[in-house]
Amino acid sequence: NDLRIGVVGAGLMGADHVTRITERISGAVVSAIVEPDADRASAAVQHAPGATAFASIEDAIAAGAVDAVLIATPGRFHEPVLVPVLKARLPVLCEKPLTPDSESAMRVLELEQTLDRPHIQVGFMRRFDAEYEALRELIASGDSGHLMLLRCVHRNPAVPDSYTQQMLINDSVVHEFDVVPWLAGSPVKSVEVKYPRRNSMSPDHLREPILVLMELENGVLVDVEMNVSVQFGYQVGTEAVFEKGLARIGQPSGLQQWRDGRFFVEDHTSFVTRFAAAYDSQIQRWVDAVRSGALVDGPNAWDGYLVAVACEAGVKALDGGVIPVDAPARPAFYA
Ligand code: ISE
Repeated sequence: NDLRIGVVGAGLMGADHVTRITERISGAVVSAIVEPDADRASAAVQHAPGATAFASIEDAIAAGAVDAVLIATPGRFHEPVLVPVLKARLPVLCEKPLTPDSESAMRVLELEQTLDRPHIQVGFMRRFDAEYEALRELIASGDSGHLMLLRCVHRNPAVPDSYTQQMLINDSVVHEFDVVPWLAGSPVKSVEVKYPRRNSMSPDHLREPILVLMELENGVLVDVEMNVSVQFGYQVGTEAVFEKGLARIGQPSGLQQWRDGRFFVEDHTSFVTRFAAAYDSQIQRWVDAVRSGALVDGPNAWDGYLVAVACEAGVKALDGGVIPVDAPARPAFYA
């Protein structure tokens, strides 16, 4: 039997997931859409044959319409959906961030721990990107000696006016706070933010780009260029510096062209295409895990909580100083 997924939020990511599940994921269908905007809701229903629009996740659950839930609303709306979903004991894939702060993330963890095992997977899709997976293996293998530095770039063409200064951390660097410890096998110990000369193309209320410096427990240093007004495209890349070698991921890899006296390579303009294969793999593996009873195959809610703790330090660091990150030990429930 196909897994019947209720998708909550049919904005950019939610709509993309609806199409993905319908066209590319095996063993699952979209059975319910919860989206307050009527136009978005009907567009999403049209892309998912057999799906019904519901006014709330509670209604979809009460109608017995869903076996699992995918949350793709903005982060501040996650907790009010996670609570009824957990109370109904349904598995859930929650887009990043788990919740906007560590206090609300802890409330979610406490509720989840009343169940028999973790039910929440957090949508940190970079862990499903083939290049990130290869880099993680290289680091773990020690073939190039030990890792010393990670030099990360995270560039968006532009952001909407609703994007705030804190979102540089909570909405964007949130990915590095998850993927860097996963790559390097070591948690974040401290974080600092530096401001280069401002980009005059940034929305007036933003001071960016920013340079985020992280020190990991194992001594690896990480710098992240977080830049959301680059205009030309979408780039997420990393250079790893080892004792006897270098590795790079995230280079432009599209069509190469020679024309009009120029050589160029096509690059992405959005995370939707840059990480399309990673999203596919993330959702397929989650569907397989839910159908097999494992429920989670990837970052769980504890990982989401650790990221929330790191983001809080990152937000403080926007005002200056080196801010320590104090992460408690992982409970056995989330081992
Ligand atoms: C967006 O919400 C994402 O999650 C993207 O991966 C990130 O690159 C972007 O900066 C965020 O705004």
